[in-house]
Amino acid sequence: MTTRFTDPVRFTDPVRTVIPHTLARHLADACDDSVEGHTWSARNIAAARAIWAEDTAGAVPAALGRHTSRTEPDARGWTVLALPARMDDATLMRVAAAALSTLGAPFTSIDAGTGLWIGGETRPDADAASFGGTGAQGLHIDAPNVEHVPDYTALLVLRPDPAGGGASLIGDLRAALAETPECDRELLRRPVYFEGRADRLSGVGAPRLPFPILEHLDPGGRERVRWAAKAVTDPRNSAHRAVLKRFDATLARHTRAVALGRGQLMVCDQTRIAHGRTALGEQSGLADGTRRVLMQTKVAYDASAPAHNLHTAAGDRRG
Ligand SMILES: O=C(O)CCC(=O)C(=O)O
Ligand SMILES: [Fe+2]
Repeated sequence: MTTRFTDPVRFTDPVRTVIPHTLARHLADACDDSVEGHTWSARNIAAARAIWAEDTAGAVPAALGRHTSRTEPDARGWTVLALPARMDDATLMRVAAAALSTLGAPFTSIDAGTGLWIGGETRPDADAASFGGTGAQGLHIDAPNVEHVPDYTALLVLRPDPAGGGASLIGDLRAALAETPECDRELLRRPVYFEGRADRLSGVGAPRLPFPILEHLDPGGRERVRWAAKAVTDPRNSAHRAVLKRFDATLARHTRAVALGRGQLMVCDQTRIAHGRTALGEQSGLADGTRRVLMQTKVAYDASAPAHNLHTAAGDRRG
């Protein structure tokens, strides 16, 4: 991990699309926590979508459609939903899954035996830059090193860092790519890069190590950036460090931070947006049961899902 994100970062305060309490209750009551394999059950997805279809205001599918749908070429690729903070943790996770099913099928790529969601309370003894660690986490997409990169990743805050850190970073991969010269793109397209390991993952196909950082998603069309800041310092990439550092510096110019509160769900389209976090605040003196709690799941794009089939975007148009 580089130290850049311990420097001041540019904060942004996006419009958060609110899921009202009555609607959230309705969604939570219609769904349960059952998964089939690694995917939220088909019954849950259908039950949630039936409720979204009745939701006359339609602000949530509209916000997801406008900001993160693949059918909106200018969509910024990420959004934040605000769920009712007074609901309990299990209910929040269920409502969040119901919201994500407007984009596709929620699934877990890391089978921790905990159902759809992985995560929990920050562990002071974990590797600082890891999931659940206390340090900054460089910009990355989740599972950059597999055949089928998850389409969307979603982070749900159940308890923000009481010490005031742990903001979410958002890096605009397309904006960075637009400033990357063709000679660097050519280097990034070579399938020679390593990052992490890809063991025991589900729903994402075979490991892809090494992999190309930049690849075409459709012939001659959109490109994906399989980005992970840890690749810059990975010794396996020492022959390619210069181009990785250049892209890292470009992406830093297109990075902002968002402070998420309890019940807030950040959704990122992994073909456009990398995410990360700022370091947590001073943790000494914080008792177990009081530290930051973050949960994570993924979504597989489904063209028939409600957010991709809105002809007129209803609801809040400010975001
Ligand atoms: O802690 C966070 O805010 C992000 C964690 C994350 O993105 C990850 O571990 O992949
Ligand atoms: Fe991540």
